[in-house]
Amino acid sequence: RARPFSELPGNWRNSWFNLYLFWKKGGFQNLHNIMRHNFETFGPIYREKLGSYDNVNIIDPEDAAALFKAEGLYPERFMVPPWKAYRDFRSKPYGVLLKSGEAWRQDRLVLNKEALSLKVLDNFVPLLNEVGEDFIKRVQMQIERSPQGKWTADFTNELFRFALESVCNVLYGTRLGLLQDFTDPTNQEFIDAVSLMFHTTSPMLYIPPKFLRWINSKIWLNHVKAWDIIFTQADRCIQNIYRDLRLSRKNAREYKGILSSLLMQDKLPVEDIKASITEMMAGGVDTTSMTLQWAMYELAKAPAIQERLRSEILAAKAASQGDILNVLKAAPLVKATIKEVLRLHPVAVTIQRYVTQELILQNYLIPAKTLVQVGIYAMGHDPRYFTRPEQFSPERWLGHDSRHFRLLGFGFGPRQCLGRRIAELEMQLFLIHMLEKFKIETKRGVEVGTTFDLILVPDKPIHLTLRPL
Ligand code: HEM
Ligand code: 2DC
Repeated sequence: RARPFSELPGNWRNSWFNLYLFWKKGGFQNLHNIMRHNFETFGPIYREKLGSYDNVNIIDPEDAAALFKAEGLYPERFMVPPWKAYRDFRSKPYGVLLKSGEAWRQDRLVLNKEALSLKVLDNFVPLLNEVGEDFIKRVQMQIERSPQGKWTADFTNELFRFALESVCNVLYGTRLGLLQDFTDPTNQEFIDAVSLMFHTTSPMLYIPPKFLRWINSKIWLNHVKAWDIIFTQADRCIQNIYRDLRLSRKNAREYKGILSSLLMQDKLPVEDIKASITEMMAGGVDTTSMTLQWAMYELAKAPAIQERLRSEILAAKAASQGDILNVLKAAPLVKATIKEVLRLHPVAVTIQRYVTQELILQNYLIPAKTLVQVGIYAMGHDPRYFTRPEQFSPERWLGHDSRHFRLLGFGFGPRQCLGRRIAELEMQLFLIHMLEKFKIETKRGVEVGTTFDLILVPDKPIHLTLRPL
Protein backbone atom coordinates (compact mmCIF):
# COMPACT_ATOMS: atom_id res chain seq x y z
CA ARG A 1 0.00 0.00 0.00
CA ALA A 2 1.20 3.48 -0.91
CA ARG A 3 2.08 5.82 1.94
CA PRO A 4 0.06 9.00 2.51
CA PHE A 5 1.16 12.42 1.27
CA SER A 6 1.54 13.66 4.85
CA GLU A 7 4.43 11.24 5.40
CA LEU A 8 6.61 12.68 2.63
CA PRO A 9 10.15 13.45 3.82
CA GLY A 10 11.34 17.05 3.92
CA ASN A 11 11.12 20.20 6.03
CA TRP A 12 7.86 21.35 4.65
CA ARG A 13 5.95 22.18 7.79
CA ASN A 14 7.08 25.73 8.45
CA SER A 15 7.28 27.54 5.16
CA TRP A 16 8.12 31.09 6.25
CA PHE A 17 10.75 30.00 8.75
CA ASN A 18 12.19 27.76 6.00
CA LEU A 19 12.39 30.73 3.69
CA TYR A 20 14.34 32.58 6.34
CA LEU A 21 16.79 29.68 6.76
CA PHE A 22 17.05 29.32 2.99
CA TRP A 23 17.87 32.99 2.61
CA LYS A 24 20.48 32.79 5.40
CA LYS A 25 22.21 29.88 3.64
CA GLY A 26 22.46 32.04 0.51
CA GLY A 27 19.78 29.84 -1.04
CA PHE A 28 18.66 32.43 -3.56
CA GLN A 29 21.86 31.92 -5.54
CA ASN A 30 22.48 28.33 -4.54
CA LEU A 31 19.18 26.57 -5.22
CA HIS A 32 20.79 23.88 -7.41
CA ASN A 33 23.26 22.79 -4.72
CA ILE A 34 20.66 22.92 -1.97
CA MET A 35 18.51 20.60 -4.06
CA ARG A 36 21.38 18.14 -4.50
CA HIS A 37 21.94 18.28 -0.77
CA ASN A 38 18.24 17.70 -0.07
CA PHE A 39 18.17 14.60 -2.27
CA GLU A 40 21.15 13.29 -0.30
CA THR A 41 19.43 13.98 3.01
CA PHE A 42 15.87 12.90 2.24
CA GLY A 43 16.29 10.41 -0.60
CA PRO A 44 14.77 10.46 -4.10
CA ILE A 45 11.58 12.29 -3.13
CA TYR A 46 10.97 15.19 -0.77
CA ARG A 47 8.51 17.96 -0.21
CA GLU A 48 9.50 21.58 0.30
CA LYS A 49 7.68 24.76 1.26
CA LEU A 50 9.53 28.04 0.85
CA GLY A 51 7.32 31.02 1.56
CA SER A 52 4.45 30.68 -0.89
CA TYR A 53 6.21 28.03 -3.03
CA ASP A 54 5.03 24.49 -2.22
CA ASN A 55 6.39 21.56 -4.22
CA VAL A 56 7.47 17.92 -4.34
CA ASN A 57 10.88 17.11 -5.81
CA ILE A 58 11.96 13.97 -7.64
CA ILE A 59 15.25 12.95 -9.25
CA ASP A 60 14.83 9.43 -10.67
CA PRO A 61 14.28 9.20 -14.47
CA GLU A 62 11.63 6.52 -13.90
CA ASP A 63 9.68 8.91 -11.68
CA ALA A 64 10.05 11.62 -14.32
CA ALA A 65 8.55 9.19 -16.82
CA ALA A 66 5.58 8.57 -14.50
CA LEU A 67 5.11 12.31 -13.97
CA PHE A 68 5.06 13.17 -17.67
CA LYS A 69 2.64 10.32 -18.27
CA ALA A 70 0.24 12.05 -15.86
CA GLU A 71 0.59 15.55 -17.33
CA GLY A 72 -2.64 15.41 -19.31
CA LEU A 73 -3.66 17.20 -22.50
CA TYR A 74 -2.86 20.68 -21.16
CA PRO A 75 0.42 20.28 -19.29
CA GLU A 76 1.14 23.06 -16.84
CA ARG A 77 4.44 24.01 -15.31
CA PHE A 78 5.10 26.37 -12.42
CA MET A 79 3.95 29.75 -13.69
CA VAL A 80 6.59 32.19 -12.59
CA PRO A 81 4.38 34.61 -10.55
CA PRO A 82 6.08 37.96 -11.36
CA TRP A 83 5.91 37.26 -15.12
CA LYS A 84 2.15 36.98 -14.84
CA ALA A 85 1.96 39.89 -12.40
CA TYR A 86 3.71 42.21 -14.87
CA ARG A 87 1.28 41.42 -17.66
CA ASP A 88 -1.71 41.84 -15.38
CA PHE A 89 -0.29 45.12 -14.09
CA ARG A 90 0.18 46.49 -17.63
CA SER A 91 -2.92 44.75 -19.06
CA LYS A 92 -0.91 42.87 -21.64
CA PRO A 93 -2.05 39.54 -23.12
CA TYR A 94 -0.23 36.31 -22.19
CA GLY A 95 1.77 34.45 -24.78
CA VAL A 96 2.24 30.72 -24.98
CA LEU A 97 4.66 30.75 -22.04
CA LEU A 98 1.98 31.90 -19.59
CA LYS A 99 -1.27 30.66 -21.07
CA SER A 100 -3.01 27.53 -19.91
CA GLY A 101 -5.77 25.14 -20.92
CA GLU A 102 -7.43 25.28 -24.33
CA ALA A 103 -6.15 28.83 -25.00
CA TRP A 104 -2.58 27.60 -24.60
CA ARG A 105 -3.15 24.58 -26.83
CA GLN A 106 -4.68 26.61 -29.65
CA ASP A 107 -1.72 29.00 -29.80
CA ARG A 108 0.82 26.30 -29.26
CA LEU A 109 -0.39 24.11 -32.14
CA VAL A 110 -0.09 27.02 -34.57
CA LEU A 111 3.32 28.01 -33.20
CA ASN A 112 4.64 24.44 -33.30
CA LYS A 113 4.10 24.36 -37.06
CA GLU A 114 6.19 27.51 -37.43
CA ALA A 115 8.93 26.88 -34.89
CA LEU A 116 9.29 23.15 -34.22
CA SER A 117 8.07 21.14 -37.20
CA LEU A 118 10.56 19.43 -39.50
CA LYS A 119 9.01 21.30 -42.40
CA VAL A 120 10.37 24.69 -41.28
CA LEU A 121 13.78 23.57 -40.03
CA ASP A 122 15.36 23.85 -43.47
CA ASN A 123 14.19 27.47 -43.59
CA PHE A 124 16.07 28.25 -40.39
CA VAL A 125 19.40 26.80 -41.50
CA PRO A 126 20.45 29.54 -43.95
CA LEU A 127 19.28 32.27 -41.55
CA LEU A 128 21.22 30.86 -38.61
CA ASN A 129 24.19 29.85 -40.73
CA GLU A 130 24.66 33.38 -41.97
CA VAL A 131 24.81 34.70 -38.41
CA GLY A 132 27.26 31.94 -37.43
CA GLU A 133 29.53 32.88 -40.31
CA ASP A 134 29.39 36.54 -39.37
CA PHE A 135 30.42 35.69 -35.84
CA ILE A 136 33.49 33.94 -37.27
CA LYS A 137 34.33 37.03 -39.32
CA ARG A 138 34.06 39.12 -36.19
CA VAL A 139 36.46 36.83 -34.33
CA GLN A 140 38.89 36.89 -37.25
CA MET A 141 38.83 40.67 -37.29
CA GLN A 142 39.52 40.86 -33.55
CA ILE A 143 42.44 38.47 -33.96
CA GLU A 144 43.90 40.51 -36.83
CA ARG A 145 43.78 43.61 -34.67
CA SER A 146 45.55 41.91 -31.79
CA PRO A 147 49.38 41.90 -31.74
CA GLN A 148 49.38 38.42 -30.14
CA GLY A 149 47.30 36.96 -32.96
CA LYS A 150 44.63 35.63 -30.64
CA TRP A 151 41.54 36.87 -28.82
CA THR A 152 41.24 36.48 -25.08
CA ALA A 153 38.06 37.72 -23.44
CA ASP A 154 34.99 37.08 -21.38
CA PHE A 155 32.61 36.24 -24.21
CA THR A 156 29.35 36.73 -22.30
CA ASN A 157 28.20 39.83 -24.11
CA GLU A 158 29.56 38.73 -27.49
CA LEU A 159 27.41 35.62 -27.16
CA PHE A 160 24.37 37.62 -26.04
CA ARG A 161 24.72 39.63 -29.22
CA PHE A 162 25.18 36.51 -31.32
CA ALA A 163 22.11 34.90 -29.74
CA LEU A 164 19.85 37.93 -30.19
CA GLU A 165 21.03 38.39 -33.77
CA SER A 166 20.28 34.70 -34.43
CA VAL A 167 16.81 34.53 -32.92
CA CYS A 168 15.78 37.81 -34.55
CA ASN A 169 16.89 36.61 -37.96
CA VAL A 170 14.63 33.58 -37.53
CA LEU A 171 11.71 35.55 -36.09
CA TYR A 172 11.84 38.59 -38.36
CA GLY A 173 14.02 37.53 -41.28
CA THR A 174 16.00 40.70 -40.63
CA ARG A 175 19.49 41.42 -39.38
CA LEU A 176 19.85 43.77 -36.42
CA GLY A 177 23.56 44.23 -37.10
CA LEU A 178 24.72 43.21 -33.63
CA LEU A 179 27.90 41.61 -34.95
CA GLN A 180 29.23 44.89 -36.26
CA ASP A 181 31.45 47.15 -34.20
CA PHE A 182 28.90 49.92 -33.92
CA THR A 183 25.31 48.99 -33.37
CA ASP A 184 22.11 50.62 -32.31
CA PRO A 185 22.35 51.03 -28.52
CA THR A 186 18.73 49.99 -28.07
CA ASN A 187 19.74 46.44 -28.93
CA GLN A 188 22.17 46.39 -26.03
CA GLU A 189 19.42 47.82 -23.83
CA PHE A 190 17.25 44.88 -24.78
CA ILE A 191 20.01 42.42 -23.86
CA ASP A 192 20.57 44.12 -20.51
CA ALA A 193 16.84 44.20 -19.86
CA VAL A 194 16.49 40.44 -20.33
CA SER A 195 19.30 39.83 -17.83
CA LEU A 196 17.73 42.26 -15.37
CA MET A 197 14.34 40.60 -15.84
CA PHE A 198 15.78 37.18 -14.92
CA HIS A 199 17.80 38.60 -12.07
CA THR A 200 14.83 40.34 -10.46
CA THR A 201 12.61 37.28 -10.88
CA SER A 202 14.32 34.86 -8.51
CA PRO A 203 13.49 36.56 -5.18
CA MET A 204 9.89 36.85 -6.32
CA LEU A 205 9.55 33.08 -6.74
CA TYR A 206 8.88 32.79 -3.01
CA ILE A 207 7.31 36.12 -2.06
CA PRO A 208 4.04 37.06 -3.80
CA PRO A 209 4.70 39.92 -6.27
CA LYS A 210 1.48 41.59 -5.10
CA PHE A 211 3.05 42.10 -1.71
CA LEU A 212 6.28 43.47 -3.18
CA ARG A 213 4.27 45.79 -5.39
CA TRP A 214 2.31 46.99 -2.40
CA ILE A 215 5.48 47.90 -0.48
CA ASN A 216 6.92 49.44 -3.68
CA SER A 217 9.93 47.17 -3.45
CA LYS A 218 12.93 47.92 -5.64
CA ILE A 219 12.89 44.37 -6.96
CA TRP A 220 9.39 44.83 -8.33
CA LEU A 221 10.13 48.26 -9.79
CA ASN A 222 13.22 46.98 -11.60
CA HIS A 223 11.30 43.98 -12.83
CA VAL A 224 8.67 46.25 -14.36
CA LYS A 225 11.36 48.43 -15.88
CA ALA A 226 13.00 45.39 -17.47
CA TRP A 227 9.79 44.03 -19.00
CA ASP A 228 8.85 47.52 -20.24
CA ILE A 229 12.08 47.69 -22.22
CA ILE A 230 11.62 44.14 -23.53
CA PHE A 231 8.08 44.85 -24.73
CA THR A 232 8.95 48.23 -26.26
CA GLN A 233 11.89 46.87 -28.26
CA ALA A 234 10.05 43.75 -29.39
CA ASP A 235 7.13 45.90 -30.46
CA ARG A 236 9.43 48.03 -32.57
CA CYS A 237 10.72 44.95 -34.41
CA ILE A 238 7.21 43.58 -34.85
CA GLN A 239 5.83 46.87 -36.20
CA ASN A 240 8.60 47.04 -38.81
CA ILE A 241 7.69 43.64 -40.19
CA TYR A 242 3.99 44.38 -40.03
CA ARG A 243 4.50 47.55 -42.07
CA ASP A 244 6.74 45.84 -44.65
CA LEU A 245 4.21 43.11 -45.10
CA ARG A 246 1.43 45.60 -45.79
CA LEU A 247 3.53 47.38 -48.41
CA SER A 248 4.76 44.36 -50.35
CA ARG A 249 2.37 41.45 -50.25
CA LYS A 250 3.38 40.36 -53.75
CA ASN A 251 6.73 38.63 -53.51
CA ALA A 252 5.71 36.54 -50.53
CA ARG A 253 7.33 33.37 -51.89
CA GLU A 254 10.64 33.76 -50.16
CA TYR A 255 10.78 32.71 -46.49
CA LYS A 256 10.85 35.83 -44.31
CA GLY A 257 10.85 34.39 -40.81
CA ILE A 258 8.33 33.16 -38.27
CA LEU A 259 6.49 36.42 -37.70
CA SER A 260 5.71 37.07 -41.38
CA SER A 261 4.59 33.50 -41.75
CA LEU A 262 2.21 33.80 -38.78
CA LEU A 263 0.82 37.14 -39.93
CA MET A 264 0.16 35.89 -43.46
CA GLN A 265 -1.59 32.73 -42.30
CA ASP A 266 -3.97 34.74 -40.16
CA LYS A 267 -4.73 31.79 -37.85
CA LEU A 268 -4.12 33.69 -34.61
CA PRO A 269 -5.19 37.16 -33.49
CA VAL A 270 -2.38 39.67 -33.98
CA GLU A 271 -2.25 40.42 -30.25
CA ASP A 272 -1.58 36.76 -29.45
CA ILE A 273 1.09 36.52 -32.15
CA LYS A 274 2.81 39.58 -30.72
CA ALA A 275 2.73 38.21 -27.19
CA SER A 276 4.38 34.92 -28.16
CA ILE A 277 6.90 36.52 -30.51
CA THR A 278 7.97 38.83 -27.67
CA GLU A 279 8.46 35.83 -25.40
CA MET A 280 10.52 34.05 -28.03
CA MET A 281 12.69 37.09 -28.65
CA ALA A 282 13.39 37.40 -24.90
CA GLY A 283 13.73 33.63 -24.46
CA GLY A 284 16.34 33.43 -27.19
CA VAL A 285 19.07 35.55 -25.60
CA ASP A 286 20.45 34.15 -22.33
CA THR A 287 19.56 30.51 -22.96
CA THR A 288 21.60 29.63 -26.03
CA SER A 289 24.40 32.09 -25.22
CA MET A 290 25.04 30.65 -21.74
CA THR A 291 24.90 27.10 -23.09
CA LEU A 292 27.44 27.99 -25.78
CA GLN A 293 29.66 29.63 -23.20
CA TRP A 294 29.61 26.45 -21.10
CA ALA A 295 30.26 24.42 -24.24
CA MET A 296 33.38 26.44 -25.07
CA TYR A 297 34.54 26.20 -21.45
CA GLU A 298 34.14 22.41 -21.34
CA LEU A 299 35.84 21.98 -24.73
CA ALA A 300 38.71 24.22 -23.65
CA LYS A 301 39.22 22.05 -20.57
CA ALA A 302 39.14 18.86 -22.66
CA PRO A 303 41.47 19.41 -25.65
CA ALA A 304 41.30 15.77 -26.72
CA ILE A 305 37.52 15.90 -27.02
CA GLN A 306 37.78 19.23 -28.80
CA GLU A 307 40.14 17.61 -31.29
CA ARG A 308 37.81 14.64 -31.92
CA LEU A 309 34.94 17.04 -32.51
CA ARG A 310 37.07 19.05 -34.93
CA SER A 311 38.01 15.97 -36.95
CA GLU A 312 34.35 15.06 -37.26
CA ILE A 313 33.53 18.56 -38.44
CA LEU A 314 36.40 18.77 -40.93
CA ALA A 315 35.48 15.39 -42.38
CA ALA A 316 31.82 16.34 -42.59
CA LYS A 317 32.68 19.61 -44.33
CA ALA A 318 34.97 17.90 -46.79
CA ALA A 319 32.25 15.44 -47.76
CA SER A 320 29.43 17.98 -47.81
CA GLN A 321 29.83 19.45 -51.30
CA GLY A 322 29.41 22.86 -49.76
CA ASP A 323 25.93 22.15 -48.41
CA ILE A 324 25.66 23.00 -44.74
CA LEU A 325 22.65 20.68 -44.34
CA ASN A 326 24.96 17.77 -45.18
CA VAL A 327 27.45 18.93 -42.57
CA LEU A 328 24.73 18.98 -39.90
CA LYS A 329 23.64 15.47 -40.83
CA ALA A 330 27.18 14.14 -40.60
CA ALA A 331 27.96 15.61 -37.17
CA PRO A 332 26.48 13.36 -34.45
CA LEU A 333 29.23 14.27 -31.99
CA VAL A 334 28.31 17.95 -32.26
CA LYS A 335 24.74 17.08 -31.28
CA ALA A 336 25.96 14.85 -28.46
CA THR A 337 28.16 17.70 -27.21
CA ILE A 338 25.14 19.95 -26.79
CA LYS A 339 23.28 17.23 -24.87
CA GLU A 340 26.29 16.72 -22.64
CA VAL A 341 26.67 20.45 -21.96
CA LEU A 342 23.00 20.65 -20.97
CA ARG A 343 23.37 17.64 -18.67
CA LEU A 344 26.12 19.34 -16.65
CA HIS A 345 24.86 22.89 -17.16
CA PRO A 346 21.12 22.89 -17.69
CA VAL A 347 19.53 26.31 -18.16
CA ALA A 348 16.55 25.22 -16.03
CA VAL A 349 17.31 23.77 -12.61
CA THR A 350 14.06 21.76 -12.69
CA ILE A 351 11.24 20.79 -15.04
CA GLN A 352 7.90 21.03 -13.25
CA ARG A 353 4.35 19.82 -13.79
CA TYR A 354 1.09 20.00 -11.89
CA VAL A 355 -0.21 16.44 -11.73
CA THR A 356 -3.70 16.12 -13.16
CA GLN A 357 -4.67 12.94 -11.33
CA GLU A 358 -3.60 11.18 -8.17
CA LEU A 359 -0.25 9.52 -8.76
CA ILE A 360 2.16 7.23 -6.91
CA LEU A 361 5.84 8.22 -6.83
CA GLN A 362 8.40 6.29 -4.75
CA ASN A 363 5.42 4.63 -3.07
CA TYR A 364 3.91 7.91 -1.85
CA LEU A 365 0.46 9.01 -2.84
CA ILE A 366 0.66 12.39 -4.63
CA PRO A 367 -2.73 14.14 -4.80
CA ALA A 368 -3.99 15.81 -7.96
CA LYS A 369 -2.89 19.46 -8.45
CA THR A 370 0.41 18.96 -6.61
CA LEU A 371 3.39 20.74 -8.18
CA VAL A 372 6.08 18.13 -8.84
CA GLN A 373 9.59 19.16 -9.95
CA VAL A 374 12.16 16.97 -11.68
CA GLY A 375 15.55 18.12 -10.40
CA ILE A 376 17.41 17.88 -13.68
CA TYR A 377 20.53 19.60 -12.38
CA ALA A 378 20.73 17.10 -9.51
CA MET A 379 19.93 14.19 -11.86
CA GLY A 380 22.69 15.20 -14.26
CA HIS A 381 25.28 15.14 -11.46
CA ASP A 382 24.17 11.87 -9.84
CA PRO A 383 26.24 8.69 -10.39
CA ARG A 384 23.09 6.57 -10.10
CA TYR A 385 21.87 7.93 -13.42
CA PHE A 386 25.10 8.84 -15.23
CA THR A 387 28.33 6.91 -14.83
CA ARG A 388 31.18 9.20 -13.76
CA PRO A 389 28.90 12.24 -13.82
CA GLU A 390 31.64 14.82 -13.32
CA GLN A 391 33.32 13.66 -16.54
CA PHE A 392 32.47 15.76 -19.59
CA SER A 393 31.94 13.03 -22.17
CA PRO A 394 29.75 13.71 -25.22
CA GLU A 395 30.35 10.14 -26.38
CA ARG A 396 28.13 8.83 -23.60
CA TRP A 397 25.16 9.99 -25.68
CA LEU A 398 26.31 7.87 -28.61
CA GLY A 399 26.97 4.73 -26.58
CA HIS A 400 24.76 2.13 -24.95
CA ASP A 401 23.99 3.97 -21.70
CA SER A 402 20.31 4.30 -20.92
CA ARG A 403 18.85 7.55 -22.10
CA HIS A 404 15.36 6.84 -20.78
CA PHE A 405 14.03 10.20 -19.44
CA ARG A 406 17.55 11.51 -18.94
CA LEU A 407 17.52 14.02 -21.78
CA LEU A 408 15.38 16.77 -20.29
CA GLY A 409 17.29 20.00 -20.91
CA PHE A 410 14.47 21.33 -23.10
CA GLY A 411 11.73 19.76 -21.01
CA PHE A 412 9.40 17.13 -22.33
CA GLY A 413 6.25 16.52 -24.37
CA PRO A 414 3.77 19.03 -25.76
CA ARG A 415 4.84 21.72 -23.28
CA GLN A 416 8.56 21.37 -24.00
CA CYS A 417 10.66 24.33 -25.14
CA LEU A 418 9.10 26.01 -28.17
CA GLY A 419 12.51 27.32 -29.24
CA ARG A 420 14.20 23.92 -29.03
CA ARG A 421 14.82 23.38 -32.73
CA ILE A 422 15.97 26.97 -33.24
CA ALA A 423 18.29 26.69 -30.24
CA GLU A 424 19.72 23.34 -31.33
CA LEU A 425 20.43 24.47 -34.87
CA GLU A 426 21.85 27.78 -33.73
CA MET A 427 24.24 26.06 -31.31
CA GLN A 428 25.23 23.27 -33.69
CA LEU A 429 26.09 25.76 -36.44
CA PHE A 430 28.01 27.93 -34.01
CA LEU A 431 30.17 25.03 -32.84
CA ILE A 432 30.73 23.75 -36.37
CA HIS A 433 32.04 27.10 -37.60
CA MET A 434 34.05 27.92 -34.49
CA LEU A 435 35.83 24.59 -34.23
CA GLU A 436 36.65 24.57 -37.91
CA LYS A 437 38.53 27.84 -37.58
CA PHE A 438 39.75 28.26 -33.99
CA LYS A 439 41.26 26.48 -31.08
CA ILE A 440 39.49 27.25 -27.81
CA GLU A 441 41.73 27.52 -24.76
CA THR A 442 41.36 28.46 -21.12
CA LYS A 443 43.72 29.01 -18.20
CA ARG A 444 44.52 25.72 -16.49
CA GLY A 445 43.14 25.16 -13.05
CA VAL A 446 40.43 27.81 -13.11
CA GLU A 447 37.28 26.00 -12.00
CA VAL A 448 34.03 27.79 -12.68
CA GLY A 449 30.98 27.01 -10.57
CA THR A 450 27.30 27.72 -11.07
CA THR A 451 24.91 30.32 -9.67
CA PHE A 452 21.15 30.37 -9.80
CA ASP A 453 19.91 33.63 -11.33
CA LEU A 454 16.54 32.15 -12.29
CA ILE A 455 18.46 30.35 -15.00
CA LEU A 456 21.75 28.67 -14.08
CA VAL A 457 24.80 30.74 -15.08
CA PRO A 458 28.57 30.72 -14.41
CA ASP A 459 29.48 32.07 -10.96
CA LYS A 460 32.42 34.06 -12.30
CA PRO A 461 33.49 35.43 -15.69
CA ILE A 462 34.93 32.72 -17.96
CA HIS A 463 38.04 33.87 -19.80
CA LEU A 464 38.64 32.03 -23.04
CA THR A 465 41.25 32.38 -25.77
CA LEU A 466 40.45 31.86 -29.43
CA ARG A 467 43.49 31.05 -31.56
CA PRO A 468 43.44 30.53 -35.34
CA LEU A 469 44.30 26.96 -36.36
C1 HEM B 1 10.25 26.68 -22.43
C2 HEM B 1 14.92 25.38 -22.04
C3 HEM B 1 16.04 28.27 -25.79
C4 HEM B 1 11.46 29.81 -25.95
C5 HEM B 1 11.41 26.07 -22.03
C6 HEM B 1 11.51 25.08 -20.98
C7 HEM B 1 12.82 24.72 -20.88
C8 HEM B 1 13.56 25.48 -21.85
C9 HEM B 1 13.41 23.69 -19.92
C10 HEM B 1 10.36 24.48 -20.17
C11 HEM B 1 9.91 23.20 -20.88
C12 HEM B 1 8.97 22.31 -20.11
O1 HEM B 1 8.33 22.78 -19.14
O2 HEM B 1 8.86 21.11 -20.46
C13 HEM B 1 15.62 26.04 -23.05
C14 HEM B 1 17.04 25.84 -23.33
C15 HEM B 1 17.35 26.66 -24.38
C16 HEM B 1 16.14 27.36 -24.75
C17 HEM B 1 17.95 24.88 -22.58
C18 HEM B 1 18.67 26.85 -25.11
C19 HEM B 1 19.79 26.28 -24.81
C20 HEM B 1 14.89 28.90 -26.18
C21 HEM B 1 14.79 29.77 -27.33
C22 HEM B 1 13.50 30.22 -27.36
C23 HEM B 1 12.79 29.62 -26.25
C24 HEM B 1 15.92 30.09 -28.31
C25 HEM B 1 12.83 31.13 -28.37
C26 HEM B 1 13.04 31.07 -29.64
C27 HEM B 1 10.73 29.10 -25.01
C28 HEM B 1 9.29 29.26 -24.79
C29 HEM B 1 8.94 28.35 -23.78
C30 HEM B 1 10.17 27.66 -23.40
C31 HEM B 1 8.37 30.23 -25.51
C32 HEM B 1 7.53 28.13 -23.20
C33 HEM B 1 6.74 27.12 -24.03
C34 HEM B 1 5.33 26.83 -23.50
O3 HEM B 1 5.04 27.10 -22.34
O4 HEM B 1 4.49 26.30 -24.27
N1 HEM B 1 12.68 26.30 -22.55
N2 HEM B 1 15.13 26.96 -23.92
N3 HEM B 1 13.67 28.82 -25.57
N4 HEM B 1 11.21 28.13 -24.17
FE1 HEM B 1 13.14 27.47 -24.11
C1 2DC C 1 13.18 28.58 -12.50
O1 2DC C 1 11.74 27.19 -9.39
C2 2DC C 1 13.15 27.97 -11.11
O2 2DC C 1 13.38 28.74 -21.01
C3 2DC C 1 11.72 27.76 -10.65
O3 2DC C 1 13.12 30.82 -22.57
C4 2DC C 1 10.97 26.85 -11.63
C5 2DC C 1 11.09 27.37 -13.04
C6 2DC C 1 9.97 27.48 -13.79
C7 2DC C 1 9.96 27.82 -15.22
C8 2DC C 1 11.35 27.87 -15.88
C9 2DC C 1 12.33 28.54 -14.88
C10 2DC C 1 12.46 27.73 -13.55
C11 2DC C 1 13.70 28.79 -15.56
C12 2DC C 1 13.58 29.54 -16.88
C13 2DC C 1 12.65 28.84 -17.88
C14 2DC C 1 11.28 28.69 -17.16
C15 2DC C 1 10.34 28.23 -18.25
C16 2DC C 1 10.85 28.97 -19.50
C17 2DC C 1 12.15 29.69 -19.10
C18 2DC C 1 13.22 27.50 -18.28
C19 2DC C 1 13.23 26.43 -13.77
C20 2DC C 1 13.11 29.92 -20.33
C21 2DC C 1 14.40 30.55 -19.94
C22 2DC C 1 12.37 30.82 -21.40
C23 2DC C 1 12.13 32.22 -20.89
C24 2DC C 1 11.22 33.04 -21.78
C25 2DC C 1 10.95 34.45 -21.19
C26 2DC C 1 12.18 35.28 -21.20
C27 2DC C 1 9.87 35.15 -21.98
